[in-house]
Amino acid sequence: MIKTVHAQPFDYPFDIRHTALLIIDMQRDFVEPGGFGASLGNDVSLLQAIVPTCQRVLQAWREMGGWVVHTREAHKADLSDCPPAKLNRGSPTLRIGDVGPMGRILIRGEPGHAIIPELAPIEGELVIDKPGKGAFYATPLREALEVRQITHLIVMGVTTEVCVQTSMREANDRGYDCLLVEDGTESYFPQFKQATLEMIRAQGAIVGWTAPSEALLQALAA
Ligand code: C5J
Repeated sequence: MIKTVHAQPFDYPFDIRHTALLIIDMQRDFVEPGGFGASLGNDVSLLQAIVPTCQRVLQAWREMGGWVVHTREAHKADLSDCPPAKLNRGSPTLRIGDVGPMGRILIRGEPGHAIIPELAPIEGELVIDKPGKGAFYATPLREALEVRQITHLIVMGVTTEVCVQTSMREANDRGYDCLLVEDGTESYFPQFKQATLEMIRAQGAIVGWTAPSEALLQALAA
């Protein structure tokens, strides 16, 4: 059945059977103190504010029988998938692979790698581990979407201008129609979030659509 979200820059119709809810990197390393985000000097409380909204959308999506894909950004324990350019950049308090309060920073299997409990995946949902910012780079995501005949992605998660926007651009180039939930995404830099929302929907949805969670929930309930 086709549902329509009143979105910007124009309505976004989707068929839930061919749409995945894609939740980007809602993991402890970005959202909780002591992780990768905090090691870069960021205020993680900004990101925590969207958790209740993400929970509401996730619950409604699951109740409709919709499929969910979660991503996590992290590296192998031996860092063989972490290019030196990423490892050595900047002057963080802790580098990728260093031991912090939630285990080794941005390493698969460490406590900081886990998706926050409020949004924890359940049986049947896909979890994609990605070494980069984009959800398609060096991951099996494309194949998994093709097997399920997914054509549309409804996106939430963090951070808006980094992993969320990169993933949406990758998806857009691969032919997916993407909608970003405006209050289901956040940045450590509020002005970057705002700019990203505008960039995505500019020029006739050049990257995709944006809409508040309420508009999506109304569409699901209609
Ligand atoms: C960042 C992400 N910001 N998940 N990762 O490094 O956006």
